Amino acid sequence: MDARGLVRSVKVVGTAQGLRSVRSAWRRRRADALGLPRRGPERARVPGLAEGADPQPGGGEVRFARSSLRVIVTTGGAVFCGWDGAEPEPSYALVRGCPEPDVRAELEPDMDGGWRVVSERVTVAVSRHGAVEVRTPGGVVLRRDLPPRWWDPVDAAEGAGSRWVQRSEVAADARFFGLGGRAAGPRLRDGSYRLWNTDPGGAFVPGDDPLYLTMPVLTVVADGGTHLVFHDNPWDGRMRLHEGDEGAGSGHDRPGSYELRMDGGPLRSWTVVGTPARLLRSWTTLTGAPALPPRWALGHHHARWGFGDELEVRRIARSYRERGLPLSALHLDIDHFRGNRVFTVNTEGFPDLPALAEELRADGVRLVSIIDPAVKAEPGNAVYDSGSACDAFVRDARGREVRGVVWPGESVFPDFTDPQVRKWWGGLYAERLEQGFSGVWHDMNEPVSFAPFGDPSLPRSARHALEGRGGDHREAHNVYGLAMARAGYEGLCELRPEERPFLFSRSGWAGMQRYGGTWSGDVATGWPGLRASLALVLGIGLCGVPYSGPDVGGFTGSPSPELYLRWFQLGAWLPLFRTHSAFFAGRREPWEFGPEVLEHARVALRERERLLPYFVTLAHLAQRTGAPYVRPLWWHAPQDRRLRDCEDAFLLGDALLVAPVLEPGTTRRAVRLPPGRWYDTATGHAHDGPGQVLLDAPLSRIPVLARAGSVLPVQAADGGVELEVWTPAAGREGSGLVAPDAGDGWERPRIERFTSRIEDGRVLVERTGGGDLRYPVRVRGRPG
Ligand code: MIG
Repeated sequence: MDARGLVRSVKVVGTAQGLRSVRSAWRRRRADALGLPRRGPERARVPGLAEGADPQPGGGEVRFARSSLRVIVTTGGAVFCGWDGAEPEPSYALVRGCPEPDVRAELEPDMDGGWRVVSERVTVAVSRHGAVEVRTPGGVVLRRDLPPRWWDPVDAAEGAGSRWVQRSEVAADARFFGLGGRAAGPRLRDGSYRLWNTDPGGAFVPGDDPLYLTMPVLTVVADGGTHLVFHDNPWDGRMRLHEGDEGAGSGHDRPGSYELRMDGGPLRSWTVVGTPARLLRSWTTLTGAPALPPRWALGHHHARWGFGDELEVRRIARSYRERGLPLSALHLDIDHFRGNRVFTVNTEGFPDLPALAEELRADGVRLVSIIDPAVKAEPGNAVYDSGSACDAFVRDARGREVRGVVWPGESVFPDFTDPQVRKWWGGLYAERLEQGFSGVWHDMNEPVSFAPFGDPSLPRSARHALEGRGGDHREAHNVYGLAMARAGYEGLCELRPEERPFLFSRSGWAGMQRYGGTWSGDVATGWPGLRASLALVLGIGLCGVPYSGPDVGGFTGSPSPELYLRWFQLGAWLPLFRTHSAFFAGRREPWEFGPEVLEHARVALRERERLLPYFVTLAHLAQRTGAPYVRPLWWHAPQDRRLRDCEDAFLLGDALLVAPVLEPGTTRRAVRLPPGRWYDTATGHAHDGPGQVLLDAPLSRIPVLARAGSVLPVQAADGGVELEVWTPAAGREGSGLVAPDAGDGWERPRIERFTSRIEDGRVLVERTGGGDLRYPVRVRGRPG
């Protein structure tokens, strides 16, 4: 037994709860001993030699001695590879099934007994041993998947399924990004990354892996080209990454490589090739457009586990207002529930929640509610009763409800992989809307069941509907949060059709952006946690989830005023800007850290408010193109190796470069610049990239640079929108997009485009397509 785990669960959860969780962990172990197919003797297998092929539109099937490989190239240029009969569907990630195959491409014989598919954007070559190469039309090899190896159960009747491993090679200079939310990123260095959504317990630091939100989605950036690969398999697995080595000029390059080892599930992948912007666009086509948050969700949020009662909530809202600090939303954590039961209210602390919500709303502050999936197993608890009546809860292999332990005590878990259960659960959000909440915050959906030893989740043998196919938790675990997000999102759409839902979720999987965003989870307070916050947002953005942010100030303990301020200054430039902390942690209100911090935090809050029209625009662009708001510096220049390795700055849209302070005692910092001219927004000085500059980073601000020529919408002093135009370099044209705010409904505004250039020594701004500018213009930056 893991003593640290026991101490943890007893300490945090309380003794009675701790003992309950010990019992539940033993139950889980026993359930799996009885309910999981035993792994008997296994036989190793490789594909063997190619024996023939059946061309089909977009590719076809190559037959090997002991397997087969299906290749499909879609009209968008995405490549599907499925072994052993795996097809694109069923899949929890794909939004509309398999896209159209590109009928112009088909398998044709290649040299040496292999086969290939040649298409406009990509060539796929299959060797006679079953290695698969993805090449650019110019012939550059972007990746090579070596023939896979399976371990099949000798006695097929036991139904254990096959485990498999596949090694892939990439360029020697390649860098890896993604795999969901990884504290160690954004550049994923050599190591083993597990694919199993996990609550690390307590709080995490950069070395902890895996975390709440894993995804088998990897972006590979190399001189020869950039590609994204998605191994569409939700089972438990591990990815072992090895960056390559260029042999220091010796001519002996070692390619970069990774090995993917899965405990079961289909061996299939999607690969997309192109510029970073194209990768995300293709990813959106495959797995769905990111949900558009309502405008208010782009403002500042404040949360805390343990506000306790409505007096405290009012006090905080009033304090923000009295100090002139913008505030968009307050989040109520599990302590506002009755005994931590989801969809209930502790009426002692919150006697009239709808009235409180209305009062706050009148001051422009929305309420957001936490929602946990676990339901207290207690007859008389309305949610338990209604769920039991429709058989909503996960059962074990013997047909009994699986009981775990979470905040409310002994609990059961809705099976969100059942469409009927999603419908029932979505209906429960009516209660939240009646209480006056404007949005929801999904927590504990890895899912968590407290355990002092072993995996703090459901038994792997637990049964799930899996959309009617039937299966167990080994397959359902990683998509549990995704399916819960779907239930909540669809419920809210139905209950309040005139408004877009606001939802963000701790766990999830490929495709979760369709329903909402995510956040860092319980990041440990400390400078390493600050760094991890940025890594998570960048990494998850490259996996298609553009809206996220950390717990500003960290989840645990009490940050020093300096650390708090630096976190706040970073958070102000991230999509979800939320202060939050644990029950047992210190305060996170900006006025709690002395007058100097308050003044600097006020500047950050005001700047965030001024930039809201730009954030609204980035949200619309993310929905239409998949491009995350927050992008790595190499976004427009993936061939620049120094940008690839830069982990301490980011682009916010096309116009801004943000260089947060991630180390204590900083007053100046080096900032790496992508190509082009950049203005320090504080001084107006121009700097020409590519290169590195040293910029002032006093406590009062972090360096932010604007790209010459960019046009961005900001809030004017009168509350309207104006265009901020950064002087273009002589002879160059700049541009910018504006998505006019169309309210919180479903109206799709027309995106407007503006260009800038210098004419007769003056900055000229024009609307593309002609006509009136319709916005006042403010020119900034000194002409170089
Ligand atoms: O086990 O609801 O990540 O944001 O405050 C802790 C209490 C449960 C974890 C979330 C955190 C939230 C806390 N929750």
